[in-house]
Amino acid sequence: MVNIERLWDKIHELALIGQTEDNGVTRFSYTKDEHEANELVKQYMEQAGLEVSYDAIGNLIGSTPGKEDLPAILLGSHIDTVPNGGKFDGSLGVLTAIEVMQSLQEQQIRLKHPVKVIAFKDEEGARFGFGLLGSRAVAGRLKDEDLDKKDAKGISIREALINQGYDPEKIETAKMDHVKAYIELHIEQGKVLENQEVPVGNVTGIAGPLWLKVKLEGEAEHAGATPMGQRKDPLVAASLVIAEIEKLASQYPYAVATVGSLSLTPGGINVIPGSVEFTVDIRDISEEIRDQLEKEITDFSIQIGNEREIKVTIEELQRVAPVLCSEDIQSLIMESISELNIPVISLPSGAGHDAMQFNRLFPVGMIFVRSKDGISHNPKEFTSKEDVKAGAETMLKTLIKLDEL
Ligand code: HGY
Ligand code: MN
Ligand code: MN
Repeated sequence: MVNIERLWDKIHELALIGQTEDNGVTRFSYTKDEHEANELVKQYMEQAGLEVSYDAIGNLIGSTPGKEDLPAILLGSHIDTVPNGGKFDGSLGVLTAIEVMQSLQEQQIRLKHPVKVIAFKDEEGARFGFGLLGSRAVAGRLKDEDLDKKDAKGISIREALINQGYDPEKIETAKMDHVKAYIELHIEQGKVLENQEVPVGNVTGIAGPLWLKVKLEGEAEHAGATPMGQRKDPLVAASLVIAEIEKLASQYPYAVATVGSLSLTPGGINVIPGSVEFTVDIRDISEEIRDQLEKEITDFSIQIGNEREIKVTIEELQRVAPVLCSEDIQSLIMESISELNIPVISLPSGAGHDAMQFNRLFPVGMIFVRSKDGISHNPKEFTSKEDVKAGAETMLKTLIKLDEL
């Protein structure tokens, strides 16, 4: 059994760090707020009897030895957020893993396998436009040139690391070998569990995000003196592309494509924009369909640029392969859910998660917990105490079963 009151209090205590005026949370990586959040989670891990340290990229890791010298079981998620995000995205997974370990300690249950609980650095990529930083490092997939990605103020990941006392030369030491499996609990961020009226579900696979930055350069000119037929207006061109993106994505059953951020210069009320930049987030469980949609979007962008004498450049920010969850771990999760007398629902994840980085390295499994109205990446993100409890009990059962596997 887990202590749901303790877990519920921690969710709300952590959410106070980086709290926004409409009761959301903004916690970008390598900032004061995120460091403060990590230090609070470090205390939680210590209270759960874990030995806690930061690795070379700033992942916070709480470890406990196993009864035998076996590969470790990893549990975790992230505590960084999107701008003005919710209280549960990522944090619920980290805090639930800590609660499970604290409950095992209190019940004097020692597992055969060592367990590491990890709060992964910069899963969202909200600050640098390049996510899954901590899990890439643990997977040994973070390249030195990745650290050159910059935030809106021109600060690179490398500089942010150094400013917080880390040594970028050492990021390879974050790689973890000798791992048995990884299990992540996360809010669903969609409506499937709510529509099926169940609190938890088993995840079958994770859609892989592809992020592009599209830049359109025209000519900044006088809004009053420039006839309509003589303009090179990149904002009008961008609006045609953005409308087409929606049309192209809608032709596939599961694909999604989102323009989440857009900026233009110079931004004067009486000035035809000179340049426009926007991002596109393209996803599908099928890598082939996702990449086909990418091609259609880039071809259309270039065609519009040619027709309107607008220079179009497209930069890839990140490309993560979709991942299938381990059949064995899925079975353990489904068994655990049915032991709680909850109907077993399996579903794919449209959202990306740290688990994706461990694809082809060791088996991964994910437990989803219901999101009220399917809302996430929004201060209104909510999961009930009962559902949090069901998720934690599912994780506890799954971990004990995995330890026996
Ligand atoms: O973008 C995502 O899917 C996740 O929230 N980082
Ligand atoms: Mn998220
Ligand atoms: Mn998340």
